Amino acid sequence: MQLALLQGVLGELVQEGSSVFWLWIGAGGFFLATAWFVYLAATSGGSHTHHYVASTIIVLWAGVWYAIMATGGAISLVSGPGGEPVVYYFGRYIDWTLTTPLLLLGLAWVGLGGTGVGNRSGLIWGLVIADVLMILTGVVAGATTAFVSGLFFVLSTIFFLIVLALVWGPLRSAAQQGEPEGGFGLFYTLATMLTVLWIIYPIVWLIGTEGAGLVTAPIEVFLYAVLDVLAKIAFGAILLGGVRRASGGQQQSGGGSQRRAARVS
Ligand code: RET
Repeated sequence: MQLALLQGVLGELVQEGSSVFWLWIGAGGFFLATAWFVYLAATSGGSHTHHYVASTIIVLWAGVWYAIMATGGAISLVSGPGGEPVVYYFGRYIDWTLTTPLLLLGLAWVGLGGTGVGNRSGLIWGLVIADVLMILTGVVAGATTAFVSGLFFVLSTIFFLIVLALVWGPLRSAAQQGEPEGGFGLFYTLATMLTVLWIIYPIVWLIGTEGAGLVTAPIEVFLYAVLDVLAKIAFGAILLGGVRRASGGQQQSGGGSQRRAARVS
C-alpha cells in the first residue's frame, strides 16, 4: 500500500512539466547521432577505428539512459532544497560514468597521436580515474542531506580540477611537442570545448534541484539535455570530422602513390 503510494508520487513528479518531453528529445537525438556516427565509421576507409567506436558507444549509451529515464527508470526521490520531494535522475550519473572517460580518452588519443599513446599510459589512467571519482562523488552529492552533499560537491570539484589540470598541463604539452592527430588546432579546439561545456555542469547542478533549487526540474532536465548533446554529439562530430580530414589527406596521397604504382607496373 505504502509502496503504491510512493510509486504514485514518483510517477506524478516525473510526468510534471516538460521533463519527459526533453528526455525523449535527448534520447531521439542520441539515437540519430548513433546512426550518423555508424555511417561515418562505415565510410571511414578503416582508419581511426578507435575514435569511431568510442564516439558511437558514447551516443548510444546516452540514448539508452535517456530512454530509460524517460520511461521512469533509473530515478528515485530525494528531499529537495526546501524539504519537498524531488526526482533524482541517477541514470544521468550511470550515463556519465562511461561517457565522460570515453570523451577524455578521445581527447587524449587526439592529443598524443597514434604513436604517443603507449608511452603515456600514466597520464591516461590519471585522467580516467580522476574523472570517474568526480562522477561517483557527484552521485553522493546529489543524493544526501545538505552537509554531506556540500562536502561531496567540493570533493567532486577537486577531482574535476585535477582532470582540467591534466588536460591543460601534461596533455597539452605532449600535444605541442608530439604529433597530435588532426594537428594541434584540433586538439586545442576540442580541449577548449570540453573545458567550457564541462564547467557548466556543476553550475547547472548548483542552481538545479540537487543544489539551490533556483530552477525547476523540467528546466534542469532541459539544460542537461542541451549540455549533453553539445558535449557528446557536437564534440564527437568535430573530433571525427578533424581526424577524418587528416586521414583524408593521407588517403589521397596514398591513392596517388597507388595510382603511380599502377602506372609503373
Ligand atoms: C557534478 C556535481 C558535483 C561537482 C561537479 C560535477 C561535474 C560534472 C561534470 C559532468 C560532465 C558530464 C558530461 C557528460 C556527457 O557528455 C557531478 C555535476 C564538478 C563535469 C560531459
